[in-house]
Amino acid sequence: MQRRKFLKKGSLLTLATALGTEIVFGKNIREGYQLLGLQDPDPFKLFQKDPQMVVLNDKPWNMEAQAHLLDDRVTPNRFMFIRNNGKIPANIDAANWKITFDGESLETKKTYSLKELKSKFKQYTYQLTLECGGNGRSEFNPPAKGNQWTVGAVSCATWTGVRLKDVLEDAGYKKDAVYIGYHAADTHLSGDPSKEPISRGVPMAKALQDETLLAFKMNGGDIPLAHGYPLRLIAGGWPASASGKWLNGISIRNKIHDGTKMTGSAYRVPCEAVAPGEKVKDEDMCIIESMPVKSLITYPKSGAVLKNKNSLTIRGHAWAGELQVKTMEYSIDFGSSWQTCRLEVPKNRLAWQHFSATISFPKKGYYEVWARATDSNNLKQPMILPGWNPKGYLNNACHRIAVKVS
Ligand SMILES: Nc1nc2c(c(=O)[nH]1)N[C@H]1C(S)=C(S)[C@@H](COP(=O)(O)O)O[C@H]1N2
Ligand SMILES: [Mo]
Repeated sequence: MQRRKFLKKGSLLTLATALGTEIVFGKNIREGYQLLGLQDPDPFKLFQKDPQMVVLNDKPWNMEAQAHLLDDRVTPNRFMFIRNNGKIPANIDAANWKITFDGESLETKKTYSLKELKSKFKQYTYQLTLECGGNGRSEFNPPAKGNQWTVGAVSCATWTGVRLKDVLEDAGYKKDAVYIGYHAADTHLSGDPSKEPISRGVPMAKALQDETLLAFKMNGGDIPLAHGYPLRLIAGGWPASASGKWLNGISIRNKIHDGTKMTGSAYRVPCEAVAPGEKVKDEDMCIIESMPVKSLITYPKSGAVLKNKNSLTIRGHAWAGELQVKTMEYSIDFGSSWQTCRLEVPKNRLAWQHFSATISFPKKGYYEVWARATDSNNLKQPMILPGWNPKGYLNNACHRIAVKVS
């Protein structure tokens, strides 16, 4: 009979950190045991989120921000949306974390410890926009199944790690490589260990970009548990589903990666526009790559009331996937005329850009402020819901807020 193993020191330390105190009889805990204190039903406490965050689902945990919560230039953990497809891994042993590279386009499998990644490769820090492909889904009609995100499934934190390209080169991939696919430690909701909750990836060209990271830090500290501790793939500007959390494997593929949620209709949109409600065959659906141009007014909160003044400085962020945002405009007359906002350059490629504008309202009354970004290819955000698609992806319609001048 095989004796059950006790928890490793590294896992114990991680659990103690998550609990905020020492586990006094920790040496008696067996591997796989789930501590009651970490099954906190209060997700705000558990994930250290602001109470104004909105829970969309608890199995798995999905939580979004509201526009006004995203006002920071660099998104702090407490305002960062959570999108999980499975169960967050239990008992993470960061001290012994490993990542294995395999796949058809690799001569021999290669494993690196997290320690090795940190010591062997140069480290880089970038601020990177991560937006869920389904952000804005709640507006689709006919409705699309899935988390009913409004506007808050986007973040732009600072990520530190090593370049995936440096590690890929070290691992020595073959010339026929076309795609990478990630593997992770989270578990399928069914409990079936042979099923991966999600295993997506990106073409080699994206994998080899300078900003594509194997990240082990977020905003200067450990990556929070819900966001992929202790190692995460980050591919900014693409649907955030390409950025695998709790990363423990990369397959270098000689074909488009065919992991969970890469095939069928997942994270795909009709290659050609379709009428709302139309059925689309899987083979007519194309993989989402760069995310479309979009913006968010983060100050003031919609419903603001100006008392004894008629001037207001609005601010927010705009982003455009792989592209840059070229101009940012606002309208207070329901889109009949547009004024230019001040727009900053991004901190680095694939980071969102801050905008602001000081608006003078002509008289007392009700207004809406509409914001519209234009990308470097001159594509503008649509005023209303863009191309309907069966799974409700890529809603980049203009953000609007209500303002009363009294
Ligand atoms: N291992 C793993 N990685 C994952 C997911 C997941 O469920 N498991 N969800 C993906 C999806 S769909 C999104 S939108 C982002 C969400 O990242 P966040 O929770 O850090 O905001 O993580 C992606 N990476
Ligand atoms: Mo997502």
